[in-house]
Amino acid sequence: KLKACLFDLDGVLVDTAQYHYQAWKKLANTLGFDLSAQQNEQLKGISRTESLNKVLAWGGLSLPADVQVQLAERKNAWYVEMISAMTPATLLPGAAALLIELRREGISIALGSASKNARLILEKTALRDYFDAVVDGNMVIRSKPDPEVFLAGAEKLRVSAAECVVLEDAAAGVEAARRAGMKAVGIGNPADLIEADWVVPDLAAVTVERLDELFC
Ligand code: B16
Ligand code: MG
Repeated sequence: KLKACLFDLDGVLVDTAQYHYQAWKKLANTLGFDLSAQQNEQLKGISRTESLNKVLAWGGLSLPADVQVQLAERKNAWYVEMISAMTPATLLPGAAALLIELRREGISIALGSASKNARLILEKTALRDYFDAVVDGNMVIRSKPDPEVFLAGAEKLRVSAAECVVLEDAAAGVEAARRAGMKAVGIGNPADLIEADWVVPDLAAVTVERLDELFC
C-alpha cells in the first residue's frame, strides 16, 4: 500500500533541467564544442562531478584536477544565477496540486535529489513546507543510479521501500528507485524511461488514486 512519495526535484517539480542544460552547454561552448539534447539526457540525475566528467569526455578533453574543479564551479555559478530568479510561480504543471493532495490524503512526502542546490530551490519556490524529509546531494555518498538517496528518504520517513513511489525524470533516477525496491513513475518520454512502472508527460496526470493502483 502507498505510504510515501519520494520526489526528484530537477525536472519533476521544477524545470531546472533546462538550466542545467544551458549551463553545461555554455561551458562546453567556451571549451570549443557543443552538447546535444541527447547528451543532456544522460546528464540528468547524476552528480555535478560525474556530469563534468562526461562533458569533458564528449569534448575529448582530459584536464588536470584543479582545472576541473574550476570548471565545475563556473558551471554552478551560472546555474545558481538562473535558479536565484525562480519564484513559487515557476513550478512544473501539476506539482503544487499533487503535493496538496498527498498531504490531504496523509501520504508522507520526501525529496530525493542529487542536487547540492536543492535547498536554495525549495526556498525560492516556497516548496519546503510540503516535505516531511529532505535528502539532497550534500547528504549522500553514492549518486543515482545507486539507491542510497531514496533509501535514506524512506528511512527518514520511517516507511519501508515497498510502500514508496518515486517520481523521477531521469533514467538514472528510475533505476535508483527500482534498485531501492520502490515503484517508479517516470516523468517525460517513455523511450527514455523504459524501466519505469508508469510514464507520464508531467505531474498533472498523477493522482493519489492512480499511484495507489501501482500497488494492486
Ligand atoms: P547540482 P535531481 C540533479 O538533480 C540533476 O538532475 C542533475 O542534472 C545534476 O547534475 C545534479 O542534480 C547535481 O546538481 O550541480 O545542483 O549539485 O534531478 O536529482 O533533483
Ligand atoms: Mg531530475
